[in-house]
Amino acid sequence: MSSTQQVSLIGAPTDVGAGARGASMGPEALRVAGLVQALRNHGADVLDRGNLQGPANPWLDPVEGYRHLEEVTAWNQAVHDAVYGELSGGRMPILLGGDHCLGLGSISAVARHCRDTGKKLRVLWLDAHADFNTSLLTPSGNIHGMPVACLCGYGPKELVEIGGHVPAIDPKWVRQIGIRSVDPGEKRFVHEVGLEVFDMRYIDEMGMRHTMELALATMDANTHLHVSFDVDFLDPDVAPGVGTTIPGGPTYREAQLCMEMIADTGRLASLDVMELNPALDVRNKTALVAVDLIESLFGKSTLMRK
Ligand code: Z70
Ligand code: MN
Ligand code: MN
Ligand code: MN
Repeated sequence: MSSTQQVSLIGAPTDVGAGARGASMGPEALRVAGLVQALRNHGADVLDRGNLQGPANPWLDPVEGYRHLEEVTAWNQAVHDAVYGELSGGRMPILLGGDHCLGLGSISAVARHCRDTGKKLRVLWLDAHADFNTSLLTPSGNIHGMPVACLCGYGPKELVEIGGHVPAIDPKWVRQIGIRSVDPGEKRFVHEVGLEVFDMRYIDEMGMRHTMELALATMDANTHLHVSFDVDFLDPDVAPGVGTTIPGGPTYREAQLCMEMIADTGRLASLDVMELNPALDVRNKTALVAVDLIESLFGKSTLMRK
């Protein structure tokens, strides 16, 4: 645990899964906000692998409940291969999105690595949205609203098979935090599969500390912890630079505590930073907040702690 963290940044500059353009500029905005230096300040050995490549966004209407399925598949395949490669080499991948449809490629690779190495997987999904739609439930056809369902085996063959094992994950491995915008059919389906959701009402009533204690409980030395951080998790006052701002999210302080409690486990082994949309941001403020929170994930804390 005290050995140097070997981190690889992987940029995935696309918005093919989103309903607004601009998340394709996320990776560069995070770099401009100082992500590499921030990680180095916390002792990580950082390699920036640059950006993946994939098809352009054709900006077409959905077909049979999916917008851009072919392009989403190509990008997720590239993300899967890159993330899997870094994990196989003993490094911690940080995926810089890009829209959240790419959580599918990232987490299917993480799940594959856990199968290879006999690890248990815990996924923390920090998001305003449950991202648990299917083609029949979705109001939009945007695949960034579907990655958790696809990971659990509910989705088109080309997406659910990307990690080579169907389903890639069991819903029991997932904890969702910060949820406050779920579509009606999606909500029924979340309940049907028994996803563990700590929504904003829960956080308001019980507090972030208790929420995170539960979300991080029952991990052990053999657990690989993956954090999929959709920046729209944060309250729009703190983080306006996202495609869909949903009011009533965690404050800066609540988000810091969330990240610090994850850091304290010492189990973080892979990370996605998704949905940052510089076209909608204000002087890169949201990217700077994201970098600040990532520093906390890597152990930045107050003077009172070591
Ligand atoms: C809605 C849908 C969504 C952002 C995910 C929204 C999905 N549930 N939006 N992330 N920014 O269209 O499926
Ligand atoms: Mn490993
Ligand atoms: Mn999301
Ligand atoms: Mn979201």
